[in-house]
Amino acid sequence: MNPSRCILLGAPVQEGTGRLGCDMGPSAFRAAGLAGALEELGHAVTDQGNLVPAAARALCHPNPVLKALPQIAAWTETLAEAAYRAGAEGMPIVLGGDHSIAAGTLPGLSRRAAEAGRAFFVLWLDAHPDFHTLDTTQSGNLHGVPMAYATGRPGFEGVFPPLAAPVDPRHVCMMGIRSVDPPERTALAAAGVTVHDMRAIDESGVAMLLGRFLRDVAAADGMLHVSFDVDFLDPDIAPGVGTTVPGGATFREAHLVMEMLHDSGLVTSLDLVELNPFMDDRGRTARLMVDLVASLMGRRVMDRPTRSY
Ligand code: B3U
Ligand code: MN
Ligand code: MN
Repeated sequence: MNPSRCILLGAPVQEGTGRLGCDMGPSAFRAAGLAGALEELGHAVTDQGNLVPAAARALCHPNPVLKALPQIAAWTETLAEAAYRAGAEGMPIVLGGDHSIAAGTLPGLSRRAAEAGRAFFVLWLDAHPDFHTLDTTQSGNLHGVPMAYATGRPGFEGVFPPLAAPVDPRHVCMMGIRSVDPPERTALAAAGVTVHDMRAIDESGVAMLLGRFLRDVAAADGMLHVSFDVDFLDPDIAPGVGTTVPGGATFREAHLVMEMLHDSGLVTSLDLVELNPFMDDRGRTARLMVDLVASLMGRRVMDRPTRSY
């Protein structure tokens, strides 16, 4: 990967989860030295500070459990515009905030790709597929819906902004998945999303699974967005997260994913989400996330690329 211009955008959103604390995520990434780590690797960094959401307007929906719908809809609009704009200036790195921010970043960046005449691919690193619609969510937490919205599943009309360029679900690869609700499971299969659950990782290893996806992205000359939910990682190494789901990716699996992404040269944007500094152990999760971003951006042990798969 050549030196990049990294655009840091803080998105202190916490209303998409059931608990408080994700709004401190952008600060924790900064305190853990994200900008310095990128600069040390030769990248130029512009930190645009934290975004401020558009004014929320009253919205109603028949599902009574939905939480903070007006606030998340307002953030979605703001983030889509900010990500779209930053995509023209360099490599957007969006510091969440909970995963509802992807309801803004994915549409903004896929619109940018569509205007450039490029295919848009998403690597979704997460314990959860976040593939609920506003009608199927039972928790009402809107960090559980961004992928369904961005891929154009019905039921968001008149609530979230219209999509300029829905993400093709067949261009989405999910890894680390280990908590799926029944309506999500059916919808993922119907939509043709590639889902590598933890069993697939145990059986085949991250290198083979990711290598296959990266070959597809390269063959289509696609732009690749990585949406990295902290709960992709095992909670033993990354306790600073709201939802801890046992059995996640190990330290080495996560770094290998990042190193392969770097070597592919395909990544054009990144979300870092669900970091909850209130749950963290003296900044340990924030520092691990910064180290993983450094691997994605070119830090390596020896001066050789990983082998191809
Ligand atoms: N699928 C569940 C749980 C969940 C989704 N994302 C997170 N948790 N972090 C839900 O509430 O939609
Ligand atoms: Mn998520
Ligand atoms: Mn998750």
